Amino acid sequence: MSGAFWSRAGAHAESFDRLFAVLTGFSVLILLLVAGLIIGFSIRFRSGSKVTRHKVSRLVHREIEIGWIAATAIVALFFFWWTTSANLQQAGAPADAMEIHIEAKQWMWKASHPDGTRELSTLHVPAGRPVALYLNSQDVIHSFFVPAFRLKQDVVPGRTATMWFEADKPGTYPLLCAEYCGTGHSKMLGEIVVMEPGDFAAWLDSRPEGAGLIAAGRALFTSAGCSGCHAAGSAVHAPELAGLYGRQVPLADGRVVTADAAYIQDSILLPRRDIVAGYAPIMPDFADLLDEEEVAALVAYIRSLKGDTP
Ligand code: HEC
Ligand SMILES: [Cu+2]
Repeated sequence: MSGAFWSRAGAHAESFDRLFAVLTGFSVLILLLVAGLIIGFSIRFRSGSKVTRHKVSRLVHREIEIGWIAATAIVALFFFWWTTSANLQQAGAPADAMEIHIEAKQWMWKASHPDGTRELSTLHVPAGRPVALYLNSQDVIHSFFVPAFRLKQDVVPGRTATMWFEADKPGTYPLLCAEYCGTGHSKMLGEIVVMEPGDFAAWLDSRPEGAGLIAAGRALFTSAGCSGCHAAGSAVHAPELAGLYGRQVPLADGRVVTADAAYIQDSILLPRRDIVAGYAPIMPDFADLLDEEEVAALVAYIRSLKGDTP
């Protein structure tokens, strides 16, 4: 495995390292200040020394006290703002991001590319292009951890987790599972191979094309019976799914939710939980009928349906 754990790739890694260095430096400063005062006072006021002790309390003026409370509050708020905005930057993937689905299972990572290309425990991505990952687990909780990108995302069964990154330097970077997931946990290793866009396109061409997640989802949509209710001309009163992804959905109980990947997955597995306003709760529960991979295929297919093509 080439590429050291501490090697760095991507803009997020840079800002994370800067934040980490500043927080560490600041902690060391506070440590030195406190330790210095402890040592200084212990020497000055040691038993037997002839300093005047009754005046000590006057050392601390009101202004100084107000000053340090204000200063530390401002410093704390500054770090809060900095860490939060760094985290929020990670929250939503850019619209032009390349989408890759990851299935985690004991003890491997399975990746499927938009064109259906699949790979095991290795993920090839182009440099300089945002990549959005949609992660599912087939068994227990895993955690997708790429130290070089300074990114880690828990993958909980029954939920679709999302994360994104943009690698800037071609190279091979270790991929680890950072959640103890059974006896083979320490062997749940992989690699992220970042390639120049031209090399990546050539690599993709050289791979045998798989069935394709979206194509598999389209077939399932009919074979599992979804189209019976959701197809455009259906006699059943069910919502139109084209253009659903990313839309605000008003629910029967008054809440309004964003139709992200997790919402679509829940709509299939737990249809009773979020009922769309204006519809009867007649959708059957598919939790026992579909496995994780089939659900991932359906979610990918529904997400691919654009609003203008019903
Ligand atoms: C018996 C008819 C029926 C079948 C079969 C059915 N659905 Fe539904 N579905 C509905 C109805 C009615 C709603 C709206 C009420 C609700 O939210 O449960 C709905 C809601 C949804 C939603 C949320 C839509 C929105 O606008 O927020 C999704 C996603 C969905 N279904 C996907 C599927 C998939 C995938 C399948 C096949 C595995 C399927 N449905 C099978 C009737 C059905
Ligand atoms: Cu794991």
